[in-house]
Amino acid sequence: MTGALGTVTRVDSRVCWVRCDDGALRKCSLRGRLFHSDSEARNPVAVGDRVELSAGEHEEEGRVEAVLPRRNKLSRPVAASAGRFEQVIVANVDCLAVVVAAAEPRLRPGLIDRYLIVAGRQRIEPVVVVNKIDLVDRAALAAALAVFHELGERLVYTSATRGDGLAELRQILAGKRTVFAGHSGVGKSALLSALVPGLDLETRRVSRKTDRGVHTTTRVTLFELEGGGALIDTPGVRALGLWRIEPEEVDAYFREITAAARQCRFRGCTHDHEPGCAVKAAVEAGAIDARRFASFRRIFVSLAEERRERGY
Ligand SMILES: Nc1nc2c(ncn2[C@@H]2O[C@H](COP(=O)(O)OP(=O)(O)O)[C@@H](O)[C@H]2O)c(=O)[nH]1
Ligand SMILES: [Mg+2]
Ligand SMILES: [Zn+2]
Repeated sequence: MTGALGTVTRVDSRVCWVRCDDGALRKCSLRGRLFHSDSEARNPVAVGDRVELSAGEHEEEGRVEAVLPRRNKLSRPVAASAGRFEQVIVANVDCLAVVVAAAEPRLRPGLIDRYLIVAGRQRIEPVVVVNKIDLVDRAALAAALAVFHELGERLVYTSATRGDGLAELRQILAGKRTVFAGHSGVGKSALLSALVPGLDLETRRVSRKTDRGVHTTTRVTLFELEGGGALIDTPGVRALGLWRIEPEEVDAYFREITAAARQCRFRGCTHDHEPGCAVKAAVEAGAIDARRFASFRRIFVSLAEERRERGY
């Protein structure tokens, strides 16, 4: 089977599981050289990677010889590396399900803004999944998210526990490889369990006894769907995504800001202190949502700060 191809479904520190194109699931070691590439990534393979294998001693084993080029990826900076090194969380996905909770934990539209940047930049189709709708009043929730509807984003309202919206979500995800991302506790694992028959992921409540407060989903895992496609569960990844985005790039992913910025007096206007800023004028006139603008500024400033820390 030398030269066999497959897809990584799970990664441990020095081994990974690969679903080979012949259908077999193989536990694979990693060729040593893969750890010494000069890339900024600290992990040579990620879930979703297409890899080339050579045979191992046993039928169900192998060794990853090479990682094929990625069509997209979600990364985060490695903690304590001051933004120097990257950890690739997942590669080669079709769809990014941005999961937020309507409550518990409280709704954070700013997280949606951030993930929409990532999706736009990596050319991944986003879908915003608003879970736990059984806990809130629907009208208030719709008002809080109205801006995303106006922007033309796709939103699905779900309750993993009660079953609302699951049929719609299943339809959207059919045949696609979708990564579920969002804060810990919003219900990503519960949604996956509800969407895939027979899949029983541990959700937080179940594991509290043993987990000593550590989040349940500790590993990125890919689950294949019967009719094609796959769902990928991720742990609550806080800083996911805005890896090496230049602050000046950000307004391109806020489409209402992009549109207004064409009228700014100065090219390269950062919509902060510059006179003749059409974006700030639009915010003051109520044509641009004030929360979205504040979110844009926050992200801009934090990326500029990161770049300064990095030193280039
Ligand atoms: N009320 C309510 N609780 C939910 C819903 N979905 C998940 N939960 C609960 O929220 C907690 C966190 O869920 P979990 O799937 O572990 O979140 P994850 O960290 O995003 O994977 C668990 O106690 C779930 O039972 C929902 O739609 N409604
Ligand atoms: Mg989970
Ligand atoms: Zn401006």
